[in-house]
Amino acid sequence: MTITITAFERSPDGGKGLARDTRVRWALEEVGQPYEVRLVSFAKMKAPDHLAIHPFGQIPTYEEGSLSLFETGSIVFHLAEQHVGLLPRDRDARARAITWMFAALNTVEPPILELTTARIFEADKPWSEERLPLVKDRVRARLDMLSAHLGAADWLDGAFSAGDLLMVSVLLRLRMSGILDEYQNLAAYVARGEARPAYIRGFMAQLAVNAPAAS
Ligand code: GTB
Repeated sequence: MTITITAFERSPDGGKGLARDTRVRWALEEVGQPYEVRLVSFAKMKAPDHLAIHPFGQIPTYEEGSLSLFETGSIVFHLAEQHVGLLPRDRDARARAITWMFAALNTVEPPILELTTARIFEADKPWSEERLPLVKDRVRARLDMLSAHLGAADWLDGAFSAGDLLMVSVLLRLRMSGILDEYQNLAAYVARGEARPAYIRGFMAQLAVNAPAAS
């Protein structure tokens, strides 16, 4: 059955892989599923056709036959459940990998999103300079503990899993701030994720949309 995802017609990051379709593309590549992409403009995202599959008018979405999904966590989890490669078979290891998926999205991603908001959307506010260090420290509080947990391991819990896929995707967004480089093992962890052939294929596919090679 054909899988179709949605992505920005023109991503605001110009194809740096920061928009959330990249993590879905990466998961699809990890499990070896071909997919099609429907590109949507900001206006189209808020139109009834798109709202019918994404109630909040965002990307990415996932369609496969009669099934349509939104939320990257749910999409990655669906793929991990349906195909081999993103979740261990062992019951306990599987539950732990799923726990890391939730940790990435519920515990680590929120302060990172807050930092993006503070750096980009609130930079012109009179209180921005005073607030930014507080927001950065909230990110560091999470990274201190994540870094301590990861230690010298390659992945969060044994073999690479959907938990790592989401955690790396979330941490990637910190690169511009310089904070990721304060944590040598986390920077190396992210680089390991980015070096996976499946990540590279997903990244290149979104780049091809946003920064087409000059002909
Ligand atoms: N929780 C949802 C999920 O995980 O699927 C969040 C989805 C989401 O925020 N989608 C964003 C969106 O559709 C795109 S990724 N925004 C449009 C809107 O809400 O109207 C967020 C994003 C956008 C741009 C950059 N960038 O340019 O760097 C990075 C990330």
